[in-house]
Amino acid sequence: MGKEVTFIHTSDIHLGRSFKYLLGSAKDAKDHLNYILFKIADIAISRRVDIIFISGDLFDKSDPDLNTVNKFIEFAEKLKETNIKVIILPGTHDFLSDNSIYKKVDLFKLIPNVYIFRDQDEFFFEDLSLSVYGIPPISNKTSASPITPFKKDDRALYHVIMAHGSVQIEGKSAKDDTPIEIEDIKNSFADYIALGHWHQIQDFSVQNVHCFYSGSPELIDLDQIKSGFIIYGNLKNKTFENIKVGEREFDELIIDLSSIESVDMLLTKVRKNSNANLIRKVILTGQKREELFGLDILELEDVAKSYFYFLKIEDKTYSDYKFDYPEDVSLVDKIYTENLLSQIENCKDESEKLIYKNALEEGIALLRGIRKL
Ligand SMILES: [Mn+2]
Repeated sequence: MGKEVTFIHTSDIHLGRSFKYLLGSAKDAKDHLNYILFKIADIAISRRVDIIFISGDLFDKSDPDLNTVNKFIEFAEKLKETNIKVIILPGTHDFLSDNSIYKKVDLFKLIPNVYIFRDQDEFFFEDLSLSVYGIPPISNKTSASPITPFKKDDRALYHVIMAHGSVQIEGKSAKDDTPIEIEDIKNSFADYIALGHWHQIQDFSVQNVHCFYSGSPELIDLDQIKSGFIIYGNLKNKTFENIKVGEREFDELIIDLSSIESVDMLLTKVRKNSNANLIRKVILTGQKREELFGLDILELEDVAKSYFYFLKIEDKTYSDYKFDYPEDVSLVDKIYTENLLSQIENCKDESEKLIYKNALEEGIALLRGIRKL
């Protein structure tokens, strides 16, 4: 008994995000999210799903730019042709503010297959025997539960709750960050709870209540892991599958410079396992050998960055230097070095130290004729 109802659950797409931290790749990253959106549409169409749940932060802000809005409308129109419903819960980034895109009712008239939680907390779809429940956030902070206030609609066979909030884990979640208690998940009448807010895919199912964060379908912030998925579900069979749609990855590499003998060797390490979809953060540590004095981090970044989607190199090399002078050390070298060393000692913080340390190395590199990058 009961018709098969299939869905895709996604959240936190953050369309329109500016990606300022990606500098030169920012525009590309923003466009890439639109591409991911259409990738989701293609999967929905090829799998003939009935409905797509978007559990908050579809947009990066409440009033996204026109181009971003148009992309979404194009997406919804494509799904309209194949009779797929899209249901949106506003999130914390795109909450229901006065200037919210979701309040521009005329804009959504062309796409009647799109349903938005704005002035009601339930949608009943008779054709699917499905009720979907949700409370749209009107600010980005609340202490009220987003999954408990509903009354089960007996007309429907299937019940899905959409919520944008944080499952309460001791020491991890804030109590005013739209709290979702494990106990409330367990006691829910829902067959499926489609969560948003956290950017990694995560399973919080308890007993018969299936409850997942889909996470962002593509990487949004630098240090994200387990992003890049959507969930495909079947409410009749109670089967749920992760589908990878994201293409970007992030990793962090720590390179100890005390064993690096040349710029070429360093470059080889920096580039190890590089690929065009990888966002890599490299942290340089340890005491630099003399061969690398005068090393220009920005220049190194510039040389290596074409092998990555984005590359950031941070200099955290040890600042408390012991210098060996060459046997034939010149008086200028000695005066310069000792002067800078005492300046370093008087620096008030690590970042100031780094500046003087680089000046010291740069100077020594010039004085001793050590080749620069
Ligand atoms: Mn988000």
